[in-house]
Amino acid sequence: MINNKFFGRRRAEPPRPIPPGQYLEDGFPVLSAGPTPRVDTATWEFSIEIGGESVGKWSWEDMNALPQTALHTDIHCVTKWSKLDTDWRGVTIDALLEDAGVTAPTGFVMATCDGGYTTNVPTADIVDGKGMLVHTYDGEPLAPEHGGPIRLLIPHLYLWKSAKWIRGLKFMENDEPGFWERYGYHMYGDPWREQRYTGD
Ligand SMILES: Nc1nc2c(c(=O)[nH]1)N[C@H]1C(S)=C(S)[C@@H](COP(=O)(O)O)O[C@H]1N2
Ligand SMILES: [Mo]
Repeated sequence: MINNKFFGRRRAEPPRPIPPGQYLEDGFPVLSAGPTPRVDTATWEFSIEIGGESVGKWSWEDMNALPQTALHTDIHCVTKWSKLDTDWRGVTIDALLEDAGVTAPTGFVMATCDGGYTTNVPTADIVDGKGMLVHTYDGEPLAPEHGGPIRLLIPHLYLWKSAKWIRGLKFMENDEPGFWERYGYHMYGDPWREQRYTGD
């Protein structure tokens, strides 16, 4: 007998290669380590620190007055779903650094968030258009559960690096683990090399 339930559940064929071990997801799952924080854009502030010193602060109005960039990309979650053709809008890290009048330092950066989540990436992975703060998803304001009003987006790394409810970037000389990295997630997290956990 043919088990139709089994065949009905077969994963869709991707129209182009997706990273190893991933499957296609049509929806947009929510993955948060804690409750969704309430973020008030009237008092919200974004800050950049380099080596412990503040080099720039932006209000919500300041952020929206910066050059805005659209991005069409695929995203990949370590829990094995990939979502193709997502559309975002926001401010590149390059635009923020330029507005602050600083050049990107060498080394690493820690993203900090409302709620206390953190995640680390090499500076090279958020400059040259590779990382941005996004406030718009699919033409609509980013939903609170997905990190609204604004989150980091680094689409070439697993999605845990894309900090939701982001409040700041701390540039540092040496790499340090963020929230999930301390629990054994990979320090870099390249989905194409399946860098899910420490040692991958
Ligand atoms: N501030 C914050 N950012 C976060 C998280 C979180 O718990 N808090 N979870 C991360 C993880 S593990 C994933 S997979 C993605 C999920 O994003 P989504 O909920 O929009 O799918 O957000 C990342 N950014
Ligand atoms: Mo995740």
